[in-house]
Amino acid sequence: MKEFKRYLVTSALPYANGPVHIGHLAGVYIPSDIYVRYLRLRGRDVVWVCGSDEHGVPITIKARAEGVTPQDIVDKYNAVIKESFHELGISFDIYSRTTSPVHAQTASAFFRTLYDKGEFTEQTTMQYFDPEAGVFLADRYVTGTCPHCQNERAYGDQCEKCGSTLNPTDLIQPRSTITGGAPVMKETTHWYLPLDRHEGFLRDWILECHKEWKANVYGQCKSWLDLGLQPRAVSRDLDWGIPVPVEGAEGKVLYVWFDAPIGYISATKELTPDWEKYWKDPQTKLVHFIGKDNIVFHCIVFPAMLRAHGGFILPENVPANEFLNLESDKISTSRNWAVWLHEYLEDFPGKQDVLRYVLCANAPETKDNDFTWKDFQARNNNELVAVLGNFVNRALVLTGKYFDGAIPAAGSLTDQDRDVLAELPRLRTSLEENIEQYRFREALRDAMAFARLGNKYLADTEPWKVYKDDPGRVATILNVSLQITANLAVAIEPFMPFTAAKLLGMLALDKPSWETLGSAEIIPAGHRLGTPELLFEKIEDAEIERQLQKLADARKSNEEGNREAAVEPQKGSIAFEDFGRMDIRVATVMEAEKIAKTKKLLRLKIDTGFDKREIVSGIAEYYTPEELVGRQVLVLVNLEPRELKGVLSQGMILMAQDPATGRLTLMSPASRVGPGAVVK
Ligand code: B3M
Ligand code: ZN
Repeated sequence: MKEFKRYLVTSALPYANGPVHIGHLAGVYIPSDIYVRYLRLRGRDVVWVCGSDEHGVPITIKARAEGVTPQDIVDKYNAVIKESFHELGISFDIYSRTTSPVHAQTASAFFRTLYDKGEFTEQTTMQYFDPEAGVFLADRYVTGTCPHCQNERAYGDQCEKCGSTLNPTDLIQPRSTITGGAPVMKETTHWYLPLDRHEGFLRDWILECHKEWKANVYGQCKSWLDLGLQPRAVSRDLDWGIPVPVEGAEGKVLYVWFDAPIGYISATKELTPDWEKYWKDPQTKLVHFIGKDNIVFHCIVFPAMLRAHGGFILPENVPANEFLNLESDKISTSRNWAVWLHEYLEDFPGKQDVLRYVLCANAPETKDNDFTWKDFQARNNNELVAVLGNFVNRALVLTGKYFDGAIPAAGSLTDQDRDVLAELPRLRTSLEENIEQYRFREALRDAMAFARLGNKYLADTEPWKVYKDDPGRVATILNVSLQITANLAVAIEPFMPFTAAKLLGMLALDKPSWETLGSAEIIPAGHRLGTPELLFEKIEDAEIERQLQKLADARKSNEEGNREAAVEPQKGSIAFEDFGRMDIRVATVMEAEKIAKTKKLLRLKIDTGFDKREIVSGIAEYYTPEELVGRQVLVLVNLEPRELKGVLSQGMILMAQDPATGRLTLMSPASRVGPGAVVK
């Protein structure tokens, strides 16, 4: 195995468009925190970087929806995320942001280097453009019907219902999410990273040299490579992001997935002037912690970027996890089906380690897994309270009772004692191997095995029964038990740092070095212990019910939301004559103006082909007067005239109302016809 001098660990940069939930934690941040805490304990030279991913279209969409700026959105969520990570004990060396000046400079220079080296190609393609808003529409800004499952709210990049990856042009009846109008095709030029040029290298590097990668990661890479790599656009037409540093590229920014991974480099630069040795020296081990949806970017695209640039090391491993479900249902931000970290911290104060424990014990390391509140409660009550807490408590309380809180010297050891103590170094080895191989669930099981071992030892030796006849034997039993407790305090630190600190306080020990792990002599005889406290408390049914109720409420309000979007049922049938009595015509809008002191009303002058007349229409929220003039619309012309705001409205303009948004859109003939054309 290759020896490394130092480590550079990165964790996926969370999008700053919402808070962090348990899926993110189980997939990325808890495993990486365990890994890094372990490396630090072992005295390795390690740097761990993370930060908010603050560019990209979803942030601009959210800003638009909330009527604020993208900067407001990222400022808000960056603060929420950073604070909640900190409270959970996630110990990044730096938590930066991709809106930082250092990042803008770094990403810009990176792009420029590739550009100057001829590592990009340029392509001019047709892309959807919203003529009303005057902007090109990023994939996420186009919605329409999915060609595969007919979901009417698929996005231009993906259908969230059937999961298929889409191009905006695949959508049936595309609509702009900005104005609701139909987009048009318009030419635009972008820079592309020709991944096909790197395919041979990537095949060799991943498929031949990194067979040790996790099966899910290796498998996903292999299927991408087997499909053949295509050039990928690295710029976008957008007004939020890092400007493309090329002459004549106004209005274009770096694609968020181009700048985000460079954020790892920027964050390291911000952390230390010594950043280059972490990124450029082949004796650095670079490890990316991510979720499975980010595999292609970290295993294929970013390595291709780094290689095209030159001078950078490539990741040694990318231990991506699968997904965590919640109560058997996919976690979803938009459906509010999640346990949010900041809410957990409020609802369960002081119980950070319970969440850390449960999410690690149940981490989706090799397959998708399920988080349930019942399992959370059971693991707390049956494992943390009944095993870990109980063992520590008995060892400390008995020492207080029989030896006045000073650790007794051990007498001669029995075979039973020796067997138990022989387990300690064995557990250490197993724990270390598991962490180094990114098997954190197994590693946690090893750490807990110290407590199980101690618990069983006390149950087998029953010092409370022996004391009367043989206090000397009890001295030995408690010495052994307290050595196990000290081992436990060291072993659980990467997983449950708050509990480890509390336990060390109870033992009145300074943090022992990792190298003492496995030893039967961590605490010297005569050492005076601190005061025992309970490490964990039982979680009652009522607390779990509250959380389940919260989820049930989320589900209900979500279903109600969906019902609002439901399509109106068909009305009762009518006779053909009834339909024939309606005189619907194509008319042309000649003039349009807002009606003063109203929000919704426009006064339109239309040409019906046989007369000119005025109509009051409630569309001012969706169309400006200028947009309407010259447009052909459908009008019910024989509707009884009605006075509205002092104007005699003679007829009604026909419009369709979107069932999801309530937005009104005009009806026009598919091709231009003479005014007065009858609709039948
Ligand atoms: N922001 C995507 C995600 O949260 C993303 C990761 C960037 S890592 C460079 O899934
Ligand atoms: Zn679909």
